[in-house]
Amino acid sequence: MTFEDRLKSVAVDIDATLETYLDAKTSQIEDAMRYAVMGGKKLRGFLVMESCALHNVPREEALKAAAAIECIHAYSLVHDDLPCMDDDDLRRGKPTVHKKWDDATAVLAGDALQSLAFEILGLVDVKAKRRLGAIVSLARASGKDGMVLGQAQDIAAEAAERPLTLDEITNLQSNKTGALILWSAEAGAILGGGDPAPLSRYATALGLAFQIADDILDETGDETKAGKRLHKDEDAGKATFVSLLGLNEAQAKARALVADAIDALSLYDAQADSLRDAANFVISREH
Ligand code: GRG
Repeated sequence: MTFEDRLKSVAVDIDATLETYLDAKTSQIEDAMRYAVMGGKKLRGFLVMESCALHNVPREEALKAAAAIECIHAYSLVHDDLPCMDDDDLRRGKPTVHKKWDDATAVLAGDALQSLAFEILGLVDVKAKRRLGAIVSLARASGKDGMVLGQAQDIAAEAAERPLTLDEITNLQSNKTGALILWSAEAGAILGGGDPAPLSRYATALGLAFQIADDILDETGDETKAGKRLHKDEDAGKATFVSLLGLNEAQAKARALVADAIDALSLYDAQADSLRDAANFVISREH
């Protein structure tokens, strides 16, 4: 089975878990939540599943943690697509939530996805201290010191008088996209009571490589395959890894980060091969 096939198969299981929490079909908000969270690559959920497997967290419980991180990720995309943020019409090849419904529905569906994430994580059946550790760390990763901070830094950068430096953009991205990727890779150690250090190093390198790959895709990708509007950063005159480093150096940096991510896994045997494959996937993906 190729890595992409394994990723798709785990995505089906994560979607099935999500469906159990979104099966009432009683409100427009719930329809919009289901629309937003189903589909996508489920890369963060995949990292949770692999990290949990390495730390002997039962699969049923791991699926809940994977569903939780995908709820947070989906909420961030729904809000990011709003006119007051990045203003996008297309996501995963479909109209964005505020285009299919309206702005209020998108705000509320995002809010409710965030709440649902913590509800599902609170139901993970592991030792209470570990469950609490996962809840607190996800709140931190997604909030004012993590993803929300990164989004605010991104918005501030648009109005700034000069483009960001490489250090500033690295810091912004480590918050905006890196924090959720880091949590995903650490989740198994948190829930299983293991040492998160090797996976933290893996995920820090992976998160940055993911973002550089996203910038490269924005510059060179195909909108039909990406399922979203491309060339936005360039059109907005925003600094990206590609604008700061040039395409070749950005590609070389992403490759070096992937090598570092894989090196961070040297402690683990073949059980971590899927994480090694995930690292290679983030810089070869077309969507
Ligand atoms: C609104 C609080 C708030 C935060 C938004 C992550 C984010 C912060 C905005 C997304 C902007 C963006 C497109 C960033 C590039 C990296 C990224 C997160 C891409 C989308 O993630 P994928 O490729 O998407 O994993 P799928 O569709 O596969 O889930």
